[in-house]
Amino acid sequence: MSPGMVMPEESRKDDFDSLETQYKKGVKHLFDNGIEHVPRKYILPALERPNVVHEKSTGDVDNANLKLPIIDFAELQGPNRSQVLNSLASACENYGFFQLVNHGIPYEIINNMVGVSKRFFEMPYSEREIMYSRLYLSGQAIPCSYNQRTDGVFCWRDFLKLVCQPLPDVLPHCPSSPNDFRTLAVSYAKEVKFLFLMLVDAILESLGLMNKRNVTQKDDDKDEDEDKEEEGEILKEFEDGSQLMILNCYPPCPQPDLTLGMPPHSDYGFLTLLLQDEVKGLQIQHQKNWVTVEPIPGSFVVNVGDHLEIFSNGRYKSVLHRVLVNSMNYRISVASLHSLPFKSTIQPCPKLISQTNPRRYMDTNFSSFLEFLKSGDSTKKNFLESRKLTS
Ligand SMILES: O=C(O)CCC(=O)C(=O)O
Repeated sequence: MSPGMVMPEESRKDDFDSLETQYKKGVKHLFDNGIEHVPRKYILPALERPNVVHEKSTGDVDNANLKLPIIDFAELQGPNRSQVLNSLASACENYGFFQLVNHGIPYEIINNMVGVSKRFFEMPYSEREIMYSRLYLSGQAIPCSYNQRTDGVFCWRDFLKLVCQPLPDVLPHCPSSPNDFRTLAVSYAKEVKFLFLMLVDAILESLGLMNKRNVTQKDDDKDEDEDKEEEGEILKEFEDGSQLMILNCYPPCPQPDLTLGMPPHSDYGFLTLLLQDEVKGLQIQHQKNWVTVEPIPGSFVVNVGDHLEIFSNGRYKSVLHRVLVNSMNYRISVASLHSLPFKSTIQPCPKLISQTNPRRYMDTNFSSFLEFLKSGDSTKKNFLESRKLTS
């Protein structure tokens, strides 16, 4: 259209409506329809694109494949527990991320979860839409982008968010197609929840909060009993805690340098356990560089969320991460986000506050997070920043 030509109001509106309808169908739909250029709605401002090296970076980001600390879950249960706990503490302090291997969840369950997620996104949009609208009505799903209504730029990602707690209430809303979706997703959700609880136990111990397993002095018995009671209470709260599963599908993108699968963000909860297929894409910010996490088949990438940073009074770090897309391959990931129940207050653990280490965060809860989402920019670590005490 020449600059002098003005589009009639009606057809501009039709154009806008048809674009909105397309975008609502997500990026897989765009890719399936042979899109050759990334639509403007998905193009990031130049400085936010994936290959930009910021002045603050300490090195070349291009091929930096980070070897995340590896935590062997089986070792954590054995005689070397205290050494593994030290490695766990160091990973949570210095990286905010680690890879968990030998976690005990059968390979079949993991493989089935990735497989059924792939099959879900392979269904034509018309079929997925039915599932989305059912879940949407029950408050359990948002189909694509980060937050379609408020985001200036959309992400090259389709996703399905499933609220998993309490499972019996949630089950009826879980997608019924593919027809094995419910069975596979539920058995995966249960396994991951159990693993999360075992990890919380280890994390609390690594923070010096759990039972002193080797204490022998009698005088310590009373303290030990009190500690155990307190630990039991914390763990019980986590047992009843929140669990969200987010199934992500990143289709190939014709111009991957212009967009992102997910923008830089930290996770809201206590811990996230991420399952990814063999396609690279996840990057974490480490020492001011963006570095790619090498997938280890069958393992979990575990990261500290905002709640754990608050709970640990800043000792463990919730770290920014983002997702790159590529022009060749689909990528599937399944993130399981865990925390205390939605109604609980999150605060620095009183035992981790002292005169030399004063409280660094104010109390928070899920509704203040939702309020923040409505009013503010939920990317980066903005929510966590808003909870920091300045003095
Ligand atoms: O897909 C990934 O690798 C990361 C997903 C993620 O960060 C999320 O779902 O919050």
